[in-house]
Amino acid sequence: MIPSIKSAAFIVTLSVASLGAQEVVPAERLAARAWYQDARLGMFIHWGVYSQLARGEWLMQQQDIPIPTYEWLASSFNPIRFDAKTWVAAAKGAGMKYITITSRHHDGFSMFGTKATRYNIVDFTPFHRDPLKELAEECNRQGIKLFFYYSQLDWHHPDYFPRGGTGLKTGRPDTGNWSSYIAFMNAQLTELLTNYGPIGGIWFDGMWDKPNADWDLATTYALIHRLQPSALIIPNHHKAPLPGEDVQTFEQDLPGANTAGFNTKEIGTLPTETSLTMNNSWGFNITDSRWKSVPDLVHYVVRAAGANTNLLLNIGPRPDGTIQPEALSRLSELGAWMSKYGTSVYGTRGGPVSPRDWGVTTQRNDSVFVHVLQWRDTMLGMAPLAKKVLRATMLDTGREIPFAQSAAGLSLTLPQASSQEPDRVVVLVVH
Ligand code: FHN
Repeated sequence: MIPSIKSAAFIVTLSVASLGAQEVVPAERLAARAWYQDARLGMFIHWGVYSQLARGEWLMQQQDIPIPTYEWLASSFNPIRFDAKTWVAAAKGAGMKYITITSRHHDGFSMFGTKATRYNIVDFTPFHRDPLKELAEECNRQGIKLFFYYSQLDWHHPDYFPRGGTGLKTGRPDTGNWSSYIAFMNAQLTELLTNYGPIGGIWFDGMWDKPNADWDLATTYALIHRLQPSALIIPNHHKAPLPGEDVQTFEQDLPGANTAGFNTKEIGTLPTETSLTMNNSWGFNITDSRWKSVPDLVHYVVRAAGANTNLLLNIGPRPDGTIQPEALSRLSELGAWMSKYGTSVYGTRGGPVSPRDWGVTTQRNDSVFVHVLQWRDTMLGMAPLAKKVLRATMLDTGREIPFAQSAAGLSLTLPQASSQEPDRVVVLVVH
């Protein structure tokens, strides 16, 4: 039965990938997408056995570490100083509305209690605790949504076969049953979406290791949407969106850019997100001191919002469960900025003027926020706005500023730029 347009429960959207195929998206998921877009800023957490190696999350592949050796490393993982309260408070203090944490990365080690394999933090380590359970409870307490990163790529599992582009020298026999591997993943996803309360969604990664394999996504996506109808599916497959997906994510780049080298230029109609390292590493890397400055981080948040995109800012906690002071200080300073200027980011959408070198605009109802990021002068000429500007004030002081609007554009007389202020935010009331 074709759903009637009038029935509120179903909204028809056209997914780019399957042109002509109409995807019916339930209202709960659309509401969850709207929540997600309003949230604008989240914390990405790469944490696992690899944190002990303090060289990022790819060392098993980069150094061809054989499985028995890596399993020994896993058996000694004991993050006794892990405290979910501290982590969630750090995210909240930074103005972040959700957390996306690695439940399983490419090394195949599960950072949660799972029945699908003994190779997990509860059964395989002296820690014997489930950090995802503790985080889920704490996120619930502090009103932060929790998402799970889940790697489809696995350098450890015997049934991840035929192999893909990586994990070829870990010592696995050239045998394996692919459909058992798919069943293994679906069993774990069932646990993640059953045992941890309401989950914001699943952030997939690693499909690019076997881009032409049959990942049977339709089954996996249907499973997720059945278990938690408002859980979002966010796939980092570097392709245009596929049916069943809810967010298109880009790595280290805003949508449309491709400095990372693997981001698609095909931008669909889904909400978008950019994941970003705070230094140059996802997993804890003791030698990586290329930390972004707080003004740079503010610019990333604001330029993402101006591009109608969320920012997922990463931390790589240390193997004992603590967070590096360089990350903590940036999170709290970013939080100070968000508590003062957050209204010009949260609950906004990009535009009406598209991103420019001098800055971006964001909008919500009859407010337009002009974010002047790179402009030394006091006079700023902008493209014309469709709506009439009634008033222009500085967000930080509330001070009125002169403006002139014509069909040719809008000019603003700004206060002097200060090196202390990464973003001069002008609030326009429009009608
Ligand atoms: O290989 C992963 C990498 O370790 C990290 O998880 C990033 C995060 O977006 N994604 C993959 C690289 O594309």
